[in-house]
Amino acid sequence: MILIKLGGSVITDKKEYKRFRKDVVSRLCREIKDSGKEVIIVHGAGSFGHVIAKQYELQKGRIRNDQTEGIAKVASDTRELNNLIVSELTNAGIPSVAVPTGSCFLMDDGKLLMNDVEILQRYMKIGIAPVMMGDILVDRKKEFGICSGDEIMRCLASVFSPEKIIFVSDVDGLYDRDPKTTKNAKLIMDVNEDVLNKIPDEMTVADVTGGVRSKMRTMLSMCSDGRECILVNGTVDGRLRSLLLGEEVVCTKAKK
Ligand code: IP8
Repeated sequence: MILIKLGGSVITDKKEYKRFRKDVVSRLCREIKDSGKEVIIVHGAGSFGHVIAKQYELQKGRIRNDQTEGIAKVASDTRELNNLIVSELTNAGIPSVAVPTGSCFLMDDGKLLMNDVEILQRYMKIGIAPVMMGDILVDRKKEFGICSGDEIMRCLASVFSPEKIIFVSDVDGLYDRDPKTTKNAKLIMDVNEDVLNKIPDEMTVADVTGGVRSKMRTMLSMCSDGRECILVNGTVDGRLRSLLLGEEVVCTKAKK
């Protein structure tokens, strides 16, 4: 089984509230289908989650009264995105079902706790790809919190031991400097702790859950037993398909 995260930057236009990138998502779903691999899909929230979450500071847990309406808005918007993704997967010929993140996880003081993954296992047994997403969750101490899709990936990787873990984004991989603002930024093909520590601090992001560097940290924590954890650009036609088929592509591989 291959664990795939479709990042918010590739499935939505992050600059515009609730702008779904239908063409890109539908192509990526076809590429997954073409590979013939068994997958679990996790997706990010992009502009369906981060804009409102930031506005109401939901990542901080309960700090003011009007946050309750923010929770409802984010929950509704992310479910809308979730439905769009499941539709595209189904249209591509991948039978899939949305599994609400809150049915398997809850939070405790910002830490993600895995409740029960039996639902996921049972769907996979009958040939259905479960689809989860970064979401707003209840938190035992902070009342609520934002759970990133990356954290879900980390938890699922520890339970399911996937053969490969893939993060699909809108960049070719990790750069030594921000490629969006620096001309001569160099792509780093292989990343370990030492390499990561030399990269300048968090690059500018509009996310409440961090950017490429924190993603790489999560990725590194997931590559035990020689497992590959890869960041790949999903805006380039065919790259995800090639990667799934085991071909060499432009990407960044996290290695312990
Ligand atoms: O896009 C964040 O998930 P991510 C979830 O995977 C929300 O970081 C609701 C902002």
